[in-house]
Amino acid sequence: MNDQQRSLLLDISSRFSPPKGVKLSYGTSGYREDAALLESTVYRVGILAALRSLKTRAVIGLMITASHNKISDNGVKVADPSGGMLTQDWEPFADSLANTPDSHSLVQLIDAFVKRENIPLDGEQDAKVFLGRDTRPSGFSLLEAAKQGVASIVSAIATDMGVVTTPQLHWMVRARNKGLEASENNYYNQLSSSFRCLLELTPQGSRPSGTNNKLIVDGADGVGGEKLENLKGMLSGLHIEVRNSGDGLLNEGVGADYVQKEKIVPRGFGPAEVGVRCASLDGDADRLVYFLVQPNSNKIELVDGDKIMALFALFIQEQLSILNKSEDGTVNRPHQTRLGIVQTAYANGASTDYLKQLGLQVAFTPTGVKHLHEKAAEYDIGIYFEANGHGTILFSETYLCALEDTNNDLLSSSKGSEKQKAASRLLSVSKLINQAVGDALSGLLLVEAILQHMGWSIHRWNELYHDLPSRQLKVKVADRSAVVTTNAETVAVKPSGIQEAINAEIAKYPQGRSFIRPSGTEDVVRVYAEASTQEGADGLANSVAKLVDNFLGSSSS
Ligand code: G16
Repeated sequence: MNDQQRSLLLDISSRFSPPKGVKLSYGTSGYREDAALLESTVYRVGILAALRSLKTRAVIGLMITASHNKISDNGVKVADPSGGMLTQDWEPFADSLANTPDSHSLVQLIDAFVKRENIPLDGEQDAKVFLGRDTRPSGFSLLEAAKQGVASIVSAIATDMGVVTTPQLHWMVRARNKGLEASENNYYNQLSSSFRCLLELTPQGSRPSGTNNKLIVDGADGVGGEKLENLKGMLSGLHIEVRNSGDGLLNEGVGADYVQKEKIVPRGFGPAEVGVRCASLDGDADRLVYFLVQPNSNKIELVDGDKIMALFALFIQEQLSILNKSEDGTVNRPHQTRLGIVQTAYANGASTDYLKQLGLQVAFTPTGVKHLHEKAAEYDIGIYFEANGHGTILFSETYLCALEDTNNDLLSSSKGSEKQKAASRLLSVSKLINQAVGDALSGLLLVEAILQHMGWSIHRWNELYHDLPSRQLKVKVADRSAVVTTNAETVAVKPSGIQEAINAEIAKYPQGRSFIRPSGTEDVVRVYAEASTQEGADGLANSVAKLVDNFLGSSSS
């Protein structure tokens, strides 16, 4: 680092002091905190994003959002050149950067890291960072901090993409790095045109149509509702009504996290929606769940991320089996294509059994799309979903090239054949689904296209398998980092003795299963339990929550 670079960094960073007594760590989804504590962190993540851009010689994304958290929180995360999450190799540097106490130690830290990583700071190339934010009021001042962070690195350029969904920003980063136009319009065009292609390929008359084309969407009073309003005008064959698109309080009694965890009707929905297909987005529109309002009750029937995954898996498997059918039409070889499924410990046991019955390979990772995405990228086609509705489908570049070639061959030899249509459908899915990260808007259009393809109602879809009753709780403790887990979060290795105590509780319940993990986005320990009855799942979750409390002690706050 030369003198000019050093004095620029010292000068700007001296205006952003980290909050005293707060230790930040780059969690499941970047940094999340009370927004008032985040200015210096966002500033420093701006620096990190610029350095990452220089290192990779590509555009990097910086998104200011706290997704499903309450409105007073905010957060920041980084998108790598592929549009996926920041490489985990850089997370320790992110943590040191966020927690270093003053400007002098900050400069030393950056200097050492730049040397170690061979980051070209000679000014010959520009760093390029796309900035995005959700609708939180604190986003505007945090955006300024991010701009200052980028500006602290000589020859770094920040481009403000405005208020966008998290997946839109990830998509734009990926698009730009592939040499495509990284605009919101291009995003809408790609989604709407691939959706249209899929609808055009819907089998005619061969299947009973139980699909009603009306869908009501809860926008969580976040950015997703507004964006869906823009997108829906470009769609035909689907009637979408958006509720909670920004007039009410963000994530308060609305949104995918609330609907999935509480299983209660979100604000703005009621008896008039009984029997209607409904969906819910989260605050930054990277999660999607479907639901049905129950008659005479405030309860919903949840159709969660696991069921979305089951629908996607079934559809992809069907297309592969058509495409890979041998010439004499007798032998199905669907396993010519490596199709893999990735879940977390939150996946309902019934969903895993169902996927295995389909003959699919199911792998497990810890919570957080950064883990699932990495695993899914090992397959030709990898489908990953968290039960909370965060997930997508990845197609490897090699597989996509082969698929394009196959489709071109079929177009010249047997255009309109079943095989050619199957190839076209898979190509359309690869364009519709956001391959950078889970995206509620693209996921929603794929669900809708598949329901029309199958001729299914939401009821028929929901009947694919029956969830085991489950319950999720959160426990506020003095220090959540005291919980350390292993084995894709299914075993707690710390505090010592807690896993044995949990096992003893599990043994009391038929089909009992339970685990604990520290949240990466809220200051709580999460408890998950499932059992053969709802009473059992509730009882197990409550006893495990008590154990957490006994072993870790309640927080005073
Ligand atoms: C983020 C991640 C998700 C993850 C969730 C877990 O969601 O993107 O992959 O499932 O955190 O949160 P926790 O660690 O608190 O259980 P989001 O939608 O809040 O960005």
